[in-house]
Amino acid sequence: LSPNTKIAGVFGALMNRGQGKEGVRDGPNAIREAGLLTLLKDCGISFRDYGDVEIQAIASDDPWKKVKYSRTVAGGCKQIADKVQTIIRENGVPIMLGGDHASAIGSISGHGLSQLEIHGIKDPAATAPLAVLWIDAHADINTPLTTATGNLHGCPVSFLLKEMSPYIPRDIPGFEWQQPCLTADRIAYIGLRALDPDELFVMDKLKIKYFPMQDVDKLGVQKCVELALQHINPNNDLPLHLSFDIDALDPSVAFSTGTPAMGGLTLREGLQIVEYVRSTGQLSAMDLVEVNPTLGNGYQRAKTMEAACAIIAGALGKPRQAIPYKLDFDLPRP
Ligand code: 5AB
Ligand code: MN
Ligand code: MN
Ligand code: MN
Repeated sequence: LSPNTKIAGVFGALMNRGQGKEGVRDGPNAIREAGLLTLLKDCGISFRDYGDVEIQAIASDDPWKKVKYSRTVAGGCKQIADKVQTIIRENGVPIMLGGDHASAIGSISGHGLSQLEIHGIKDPAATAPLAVLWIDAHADINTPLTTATGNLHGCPVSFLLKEMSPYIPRDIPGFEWQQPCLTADRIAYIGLRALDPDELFVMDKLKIKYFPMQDVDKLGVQKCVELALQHINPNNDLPLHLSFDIDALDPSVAFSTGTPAMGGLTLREGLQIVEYVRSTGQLSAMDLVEVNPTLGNGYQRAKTMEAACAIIAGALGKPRQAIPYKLDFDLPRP
């Protein structure tokens, strides 16, 4: 299937219980209001807006040990997984607007299940033919037993990796439906600069490929993305899931996010990453998460939304120099 026969299936994931700042639920609509769909249209990128996945708040959702709102988050992720599967069945490339990054448990599980379905693999516990590129200041690989904050947006990767399943308690309320779908050699990170020590231990132990900010500085972002993709997708034959946390970008560009970290990617570096991903022809689903329009002043909010729109449009083929002109265009003559 050529990626060009597919259309982007945009949807909002109104997930805000994976961390403490409720306004992240308004992210998807703020990105739409900033003109995402008009931008895609002007670029000739075909899309369909699948609306929002509302997260059902569960009334008595008491913590499991430190972990907060596990039932609400897990239930929301199940709905997100279903949405992603629907979009892929309709030959779409799901573009999830978030919402906090716990939502990626849903989008990546759904993507994995879709790949199993496409390949006629009946065992839902099989490893999905899928590669994941995770762009973030953080590694999001805490476990329910190592998380210091109890926030599930810091844990999605540990839920998704087969190798981590011995460390994930099976009795966290709500997660009964969820199974890991990836192996550690199928995920790579770019942009890291704020890991917890336990996370670094896990990544080194599992030999996960990662390019922290110092590598971006030393090698340049182009080389980082090349090496990352070479590692997770050596034959460029696996569908790619791009999970882009807006906090990977420097707070001077993307301030309106719940856990900003100094010293991040420039917008140009972010665009370089997504344009490279686009050029592989393998982009099969994308998350753009952690956008919180209730944080920052009006200027910071506008910049963050503009950056979010640019990153999504870049991943879907928008060239940087201008929106494309029509083939039948001609200059007006006096
Ligand atoms: B984000 C922290 N490691 O576990 C934790 O924004 C932060 O999705 C997680 O990358 C940040 O709470 C999660 C301290
Ligand atoms: Mn982050
Ligand atoms: Mn994240
Ligand atoms: Mn964050």
